[in-house]
Amino acid sequence: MSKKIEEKEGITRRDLLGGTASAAALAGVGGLVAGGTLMPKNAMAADGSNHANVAPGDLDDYYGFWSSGQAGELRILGIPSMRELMRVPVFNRCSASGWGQTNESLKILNEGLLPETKKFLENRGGTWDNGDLHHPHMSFTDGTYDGRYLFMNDKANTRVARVRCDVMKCDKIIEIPNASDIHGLRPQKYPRTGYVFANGEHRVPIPNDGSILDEPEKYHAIFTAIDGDEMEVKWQVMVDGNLDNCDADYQGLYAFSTCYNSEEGTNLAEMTSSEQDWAVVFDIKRIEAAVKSGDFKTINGVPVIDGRKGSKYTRYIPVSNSPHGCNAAPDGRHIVINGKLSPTVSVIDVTKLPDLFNDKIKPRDTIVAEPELGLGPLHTAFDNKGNCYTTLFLDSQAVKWNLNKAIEAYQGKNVDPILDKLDVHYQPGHNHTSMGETKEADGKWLISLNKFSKDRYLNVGPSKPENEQLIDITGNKMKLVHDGPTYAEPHDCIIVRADIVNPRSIWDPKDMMWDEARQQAKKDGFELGESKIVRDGNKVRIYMWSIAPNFSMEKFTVKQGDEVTVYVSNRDMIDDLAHGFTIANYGIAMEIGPQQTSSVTFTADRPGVHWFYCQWFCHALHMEMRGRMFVEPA
Ligand code: RUQ
Ligand code: CUA
Repeated sequence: MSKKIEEKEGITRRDLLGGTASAAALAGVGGLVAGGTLMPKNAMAADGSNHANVAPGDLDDYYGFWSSGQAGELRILGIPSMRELMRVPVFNRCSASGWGQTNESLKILNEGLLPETKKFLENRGGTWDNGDLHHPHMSFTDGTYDGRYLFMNDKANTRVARVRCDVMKCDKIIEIPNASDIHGLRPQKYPRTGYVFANGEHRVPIPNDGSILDEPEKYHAIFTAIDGDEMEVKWQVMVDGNLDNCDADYQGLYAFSTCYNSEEGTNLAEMTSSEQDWAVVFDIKRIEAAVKSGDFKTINGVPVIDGRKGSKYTRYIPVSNSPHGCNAAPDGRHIVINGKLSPTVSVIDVTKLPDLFNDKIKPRDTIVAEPELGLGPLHTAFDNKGNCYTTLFLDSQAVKWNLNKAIEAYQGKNVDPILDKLDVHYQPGHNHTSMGETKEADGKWLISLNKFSKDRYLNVGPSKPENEQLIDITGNKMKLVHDGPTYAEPHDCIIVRADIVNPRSIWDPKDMMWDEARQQAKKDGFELGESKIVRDGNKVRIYMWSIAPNFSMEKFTVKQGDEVTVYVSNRDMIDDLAHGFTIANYGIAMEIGPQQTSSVTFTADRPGVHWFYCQWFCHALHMEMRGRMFVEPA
């Protein structure tokens, strides 16, 4: 509804702040909409190669969705410019937006936690404020991105989160029971997401209540399938070894995980002692049938299927020591398992899996190529011409190789699958190609996410940024075109064509994100968005609105010890016109986007005069957008 109003009124913040840029901006937007699918205009250099130069005011061809590792947030970049466009708080505490403090964010952060975790957090501030976000991936329909959601893991506190792509805010977080430390995460590609698959990396006792301690043989690793629409765990599979990265096929039949530490050791020497680990294949149809027929144990409310060796629900394909990345090729047929401690990658042909599950062939018979690429292969990305791009951590290189040639070489033909190698700076972990994990891989761009920048930038002290490099892959040779420093840590990313992602410019005032505020206002006898003070015992509810440069209340009075909730509804309808609400010396700050309502609850235990002010620059009189909270001494 509000989007309509915005269209009708035709007013943008660029118009409001005055002029010169607006004509160019509208032309840019028009180009996007009229074309239906976006013309990659930045990829039209005269010599036919890509270039990364996006002029001021021009828009990028792709969205990059970036993890931030131990910083716990999701980041949005424009590709190919590599400009950072936005940070979306997810597992972290955000001072700017109030994520981790507003009632709306606390509900999302806390409602999906397990009861024992809620109890554990009672005396620790009530919520997690750290996370380790490795793998952001978009929801799929029919093998390609559909622009609905982004899903991501938290390795630190065993959670999976979802971000709504219409507003680019997190709307669901769940803690995964029975597992420990969610690492690999991938959405189902076909027919749609569907399931989100999540690997519990570390093996732990189930239940992990102290009854088993130093008996690692009694620990387990758990693979989880989450319903991405409901954000509920549907089923889990107990496996041998531990779980690292995962992916799904393009048929909706199988999921795959890499396993290092098949030895089930607890220290480095034990974990790397054997020559071979494996990739586990999960037969989704058989597992679903088992859930229906009851062939599982319910643990913490979840059906857990026994998928350890010998089970009919899984197969273990031996690959060389400590495989890491797990990547489905856009040909819909091949899965690349990256060797890490072995210089090889192993390629699984999914058409052989029915025979494997029916015991007609041996696990190794599903391997159709195993090229030796260099030292430390971690992750592989793909173009639209049958080529693969693998990061070599130890060699500090990207290697381009051809899948068909690798298959021919494995069959004994005298061909070299390696087409090109490019130095990157330094020690790459993940890489990613434009649309490369979908059937619409387009072979334009490759990103190498390097763990070390060393000498590439001005020295900023012992803590240095990591380095992400943009590589043009349209030609025969890879061409490095851009270095970009980044703070902890460019763990993983995806590159999504811009026409697939269509966020709103202002919130729908009826959004469910603040439904509790709406229901509370109704109970208090009015509509959310009005300006009222409600006292209810020692609870005080302050409802106010904001229109630049005013709050609807210039002052309000509460008593020392009152539990105060402040609801601010931003009634501005202009895009980009966010307000903030900060109470000085009370540790309170939140963002209120256009047409959004945000609320915060605190105890007014500090008497005196406390200014509240707007901390998001909104107007020439932004500094004057403020008021006073009086706290009467008890
Ligand atoms: S894993 S560097 Cu956490 Cu994504 Cu491979
Ligand atoms: Cu409202 Cu600044």
